[in-house]
Amino acid sequence: MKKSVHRLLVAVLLTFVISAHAQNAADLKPSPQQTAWQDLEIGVIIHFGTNTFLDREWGDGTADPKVFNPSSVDTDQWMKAVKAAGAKYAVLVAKHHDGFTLWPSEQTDYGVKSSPWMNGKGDLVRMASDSARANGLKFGVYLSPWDRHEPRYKDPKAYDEYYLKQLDELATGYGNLAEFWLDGAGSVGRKYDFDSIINELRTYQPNTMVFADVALFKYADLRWVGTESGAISYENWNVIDRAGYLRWRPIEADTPLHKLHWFWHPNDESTLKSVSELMDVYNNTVGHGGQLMLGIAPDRTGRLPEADVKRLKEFGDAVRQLYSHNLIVDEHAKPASADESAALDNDLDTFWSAPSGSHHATIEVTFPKPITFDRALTMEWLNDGQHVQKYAIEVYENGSWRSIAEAQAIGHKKIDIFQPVTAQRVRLNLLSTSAEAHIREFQLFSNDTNRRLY
Ligand code: FUL
Repeated sequence: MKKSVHRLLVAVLLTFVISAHAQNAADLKPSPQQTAWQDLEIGVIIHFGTNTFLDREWGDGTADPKVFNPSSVDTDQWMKAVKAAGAKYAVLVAKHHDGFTLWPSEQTDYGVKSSPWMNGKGDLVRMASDSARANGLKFGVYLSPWDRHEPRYKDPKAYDEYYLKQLDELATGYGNLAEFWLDGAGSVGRKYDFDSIINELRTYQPNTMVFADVALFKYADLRWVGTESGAISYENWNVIDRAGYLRWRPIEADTPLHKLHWFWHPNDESTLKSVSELMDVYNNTVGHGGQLMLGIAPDRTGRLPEADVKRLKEFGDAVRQLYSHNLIVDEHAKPASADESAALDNDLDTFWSAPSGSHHATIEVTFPKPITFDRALTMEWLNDGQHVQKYAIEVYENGSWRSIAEAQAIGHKKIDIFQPVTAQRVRLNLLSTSAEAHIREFQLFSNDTNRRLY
């Protein structure tokens, strides 16, 4: 074979191999479990254990199990407060870094079964999961890989087996788990066999969303935002290349209700976040297309402090009040075309699609009279992928359109906040989309001074 023909053949073959493996971000789609999880928007993570009784954040694994002795555990009170906050699910820290198990694990004595609480017969995972479901919430667990108590931790193989057996107990004994939280803290440089561990978890719990940093597990369903500040910096794309391959990896932002404290501490009222701080957290997490995971912590009685319960409700009320009065619906705006109304109806089960194959489109509304608003909420229907790559919110003024907000990504939900503006015609201008856009909702709201809500 001539050299040039040979080269040509090799080049053709290489192109074929490369294109067969090339991943294109715009083509990647979420799993149905991921879109269902993204719809939950807010979850809570609950920290309770020996640390609660010792005024600590990180136990070193030497605490006597006898210190765990709450007087009146009330998981129903926790879950009612969680619901009032607008959260849709609760993740219980079943074992934190100190290794103390909140369920009677057969793999260790270091846990509730060696505590005086309920004479060692209690099971907090059972109580919390039952109460969560009784209150209409989904349930998930956190099982710390880093274990500062378990002697087998020094032997990676033996510890992986130990961890797997504990996970089996949680995965088979407590119903469907909405999320499994894999915390990387304390594990830098340590290799666990999460390929096998998660493989087994998926056998029993195929729909559980695994939250993990890539250093721990490459194939996680959800990714960590990278800080505990309660904000997702923009632009937030769902498809991210980590560890050399692209995957739909929606983001989760965990932040505690009390500044810097995941566990309860005495005299800690001053760290409780204000409603306005929590609203900023909401706007910068859920409003940036991600999941908010708010940390809450029962006190030594086993109940959430009343001030926390009150704050959770105030937060839930503030979100509901601010984002329930959609001016497009309530002020009877008219869409430019009838099919656009599917994105203008407050109904998350309907969506509007731009013409097939298009890369640009608008959704436009006209109000009977000028209205004043200071924020827009836009949602993409993501089942077919994240398509919007540049958009603007525009108002019609003196014969032309003026942009009042401009960004790249929309994703699950995008809240744009701007100076109050008064206009009669408003549009969502999808300036560039990788494929035809699908918009679930385009909504307008006002938090103006007359009815300032927080
Ligand atoms: C971190 C842990 O070290 C904290 O104690 C807490 O559990 C938080 C949710 O994750 O990595």
